[in-house]
Amino acid sequence: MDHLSNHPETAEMQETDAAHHLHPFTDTAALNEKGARIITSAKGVMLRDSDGRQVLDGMAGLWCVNIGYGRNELADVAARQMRELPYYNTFFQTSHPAVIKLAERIAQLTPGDLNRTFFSCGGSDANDTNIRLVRHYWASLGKPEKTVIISRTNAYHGSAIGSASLGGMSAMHAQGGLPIPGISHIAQPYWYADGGDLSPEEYGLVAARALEAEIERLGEANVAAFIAEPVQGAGGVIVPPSTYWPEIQRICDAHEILLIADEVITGFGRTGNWFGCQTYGIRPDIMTIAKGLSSGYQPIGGSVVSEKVAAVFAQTGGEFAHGYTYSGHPVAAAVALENLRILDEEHIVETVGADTGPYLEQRWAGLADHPLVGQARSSGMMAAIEMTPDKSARAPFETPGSIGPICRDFCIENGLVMRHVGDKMIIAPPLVISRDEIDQLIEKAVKSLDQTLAAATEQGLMKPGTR
Ligand code: PXG
Repeated sequence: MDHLSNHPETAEMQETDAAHHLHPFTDTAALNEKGARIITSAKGVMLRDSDGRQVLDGMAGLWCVNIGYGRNELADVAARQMRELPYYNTFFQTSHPAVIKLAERIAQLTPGDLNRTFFSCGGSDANDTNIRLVRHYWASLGKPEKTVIISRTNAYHGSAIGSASLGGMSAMHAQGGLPIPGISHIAQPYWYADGGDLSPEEYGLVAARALEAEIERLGEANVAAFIAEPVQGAGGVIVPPSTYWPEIQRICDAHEILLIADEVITGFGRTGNWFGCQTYGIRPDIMTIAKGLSSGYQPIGGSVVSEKVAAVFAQTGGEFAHGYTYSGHPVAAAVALENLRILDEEHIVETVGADTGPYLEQRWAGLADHPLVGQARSSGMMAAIEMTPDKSARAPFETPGSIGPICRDFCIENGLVMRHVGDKMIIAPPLVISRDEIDQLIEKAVKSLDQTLAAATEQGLMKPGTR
């Protein structure tokens, strides 16, 4: 089938898009000047744009298309569910088969006694749920003053007012009067930028102990929870030092606070285990899930809670005055269930853990030899490189953020979606990427880095700055 035959000319679509579409996380003036890149179809790890160009999707959409594009089984399940029961709600003491099966399957897959899920449409609203959930939990236990949630700088927990407040993105807080009260932020475990002369292991302990200091500063009686991504994704794939999570877990165990693991990116195989918690030895009370839950084929997310948390809701909590029209949407639930079947039966997570993940890690680590690269790091199928004008000093560029977009544009020209976060380049390809496709990805990345170095040198951008 020729997908292009269904579409008007690219320029015409771009013009209509520019006239009527307000895009997320986009400088509208800049976009309208050059026109949106229009993706019309996709298969496996390859995207096809409206000009018929093939592009390797190094970002799995937005970190979500874990099983890859073009799985007809999910389309068939969606069509069947729409014919049978396109919509019903889960409010007011009702339920339906698709959501019941999905809730059971999530309980089986998640570690420990995370056995009960509150459903949302994505990660942002799941984290907004978490804010209300942990506060209601403590209030139900007679401790209504335990309200403050500790998070981290440069964290990403979503874009709704609550979840954007939980996040630690200064550019987001600068718009719309965020964060809301009752959220505090500690430093991220970002050794490359902040570790100075300490070893990564030493710095991991320093970063973790900031949580203990913050609990003491706020008063334990006022703290409800700590929330963190096992590996920060949108912040630039910040892989924590090996000492970080064990120390965080010790601190959470020693204090009366809930631990929320935001697994929206790290869940469903991304780090080589079903959940990042398993890779990093974390025992959360609540887990945020979305993205890979349905591989992005339908919008669905949730907050998975432990028996300890669930018990309070079941016993003393009364009515939880919270819910979304589409909480546990039947079509999304059925599609998610089919996605989990494929992840499981095709051993996709095991393959990432034992074969393609280690292979990517090895190939990616080789990028550290490039003159522009100060560090290459990865965790399963998520990886980052730090670009620098001075490798030994781990120096930033004199004009931070000037090199990333140049590299990103070369990548696109070379047929690779690789995202920039400042001057870091990051990838998170579909989990089904093969060794051969990983080789193609690395080849395109190296070519793009060579071109970026040449362009940056020519434009006089290779000057170190200070942090
Ligand atoms: N938590 C985490 C850890 C996330 O990465 C959310 C919550 C919010 O999920 P929803 O489904 O509401 O978007 C996310 C989303 C990027 C990028 O460019 C990252 C996300 C979303 C969009 C872009 O890195 N993460």
